[in-house]
Amino acid sequence: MSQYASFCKNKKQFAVLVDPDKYTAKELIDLATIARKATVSYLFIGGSLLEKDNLENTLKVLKDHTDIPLIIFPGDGMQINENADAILLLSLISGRNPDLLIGKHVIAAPYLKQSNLEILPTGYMLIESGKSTTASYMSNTLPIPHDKDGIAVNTAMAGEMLGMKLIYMDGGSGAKNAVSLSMIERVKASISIPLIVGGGIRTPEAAAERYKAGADIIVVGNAIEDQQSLLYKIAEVTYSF
Ligand code: 1GP
Repeated sequence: MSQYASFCKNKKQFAVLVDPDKYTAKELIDLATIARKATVSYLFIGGSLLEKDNLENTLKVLKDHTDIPLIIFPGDGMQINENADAILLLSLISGRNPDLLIGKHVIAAPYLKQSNLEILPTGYMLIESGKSTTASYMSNTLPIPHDKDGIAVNTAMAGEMLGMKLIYMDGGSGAKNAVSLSMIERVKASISIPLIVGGGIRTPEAAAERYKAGADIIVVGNAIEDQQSLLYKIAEVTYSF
């Protein structure tokens, strides 16, 4: 099955974000083992700014130790690597930085075309989360205000009309406040493509509320780096729907 068909399954799914800077090879093997036992749906690999050249090794170690699909979640055009299964081709539709709407994609297109990666066109929306995030700083864009549900709705609808296959609403890694339930509800009601929600989700309860509000896929990164057992608890919530 293509990864896209898998994203479109009509059931809740759980993605763990793996920042290549933050895991040693041994920690990656442990993570892969736990993620496999918990039947995590996807591993998203990438970061808004990588400080080390660890992407390829991270992918290779994970690939050797799990069958969970490896999806690149790129912070920039350098994060393209054949050892993954697919890549979220992010267009930062919440911002007005032309480079991140189309410029980087023009540069990356021939590399992506000749790769074996499945391309997942994704309307990426940064949502203000109570503090400045690396994603917002590095992208040189203003996130959508936390309480402006209408802006998020219009942006997501425009993304779908432009042909995006997924919408990803992100408070940014380490967000103080996760995306609000009302924003998720309203965006979900306005689009017919899968809705990914991440940033600042730290508890199974917070994940459950966001699934109930309409998120199809929840992404958790930081909280799992701090406490790997959380992975089982969020997986349990995910598959209880
Ligand atoms: C960030 O959505 C991801 O892009 C995950 O965020 O690390 O805060 O869980 P956290």
